[in-house]
Amino acid sequence: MTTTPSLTVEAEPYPFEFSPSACALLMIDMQRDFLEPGGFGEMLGNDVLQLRRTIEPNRKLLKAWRSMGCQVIHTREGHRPDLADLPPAKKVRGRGKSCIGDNGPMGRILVRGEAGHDIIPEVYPLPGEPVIDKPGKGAFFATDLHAILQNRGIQQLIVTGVTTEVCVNTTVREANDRGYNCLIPSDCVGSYFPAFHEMGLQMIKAQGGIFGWVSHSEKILAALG
Ligand code: C5J
Repeated sequence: MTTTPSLTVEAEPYPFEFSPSACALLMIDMQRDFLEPGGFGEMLGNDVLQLRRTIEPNRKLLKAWRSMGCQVIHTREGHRPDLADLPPAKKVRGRGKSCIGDNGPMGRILVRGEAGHDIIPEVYPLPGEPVIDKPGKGAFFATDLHAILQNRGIQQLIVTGVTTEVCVNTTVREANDRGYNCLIPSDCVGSYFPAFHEMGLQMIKAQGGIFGWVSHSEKILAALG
């Protein structure tokens, strides 16, 4: 791809400037088990509608981003079927009746290859779009994401997906420490807990954008033209 000129998106704490050819759309964990009724998230008592409101804005942004030929990368949280990469501390955390690796409503919970682990159809990866399988909350931990971004000349990220305060926030912080500038469209990220969503965004844009910038998908679409 040839280098594209810089675009400006209205954002907080100040406008975000990016070059589409050096910017990737990083879609975090839009997985059936987190977003779909009848999945693991709902089984835990969470209101999946809090996450499902992100589907349509993500779908629209993804469509526009793809139509410009820009880079899209997806992530999925999950573990090897033999659970060899699952820290015992993560397995037992929460003292729930069911835990990672057990049979859940959509197959084994957060296990790669199971139905619930897969990405929802509305934003399903196209052939050629890297899918990063991550064992942790952050997308850089124990993955090849940084190498892929470096090899493709990516310096900026538009980070979307779920959940705002867990995997999105962790990934944005990891990205920030590795030198990436991150823009988070508030309508394209979601949490089961509205207060955590709000604070998760506040924490990113506080102190002059200590971890990144916050905007809205409509503003990104407007900048793309
Ligand atoms: C993500 C989680 N994707 N909340 N996972 O945020 O456990």
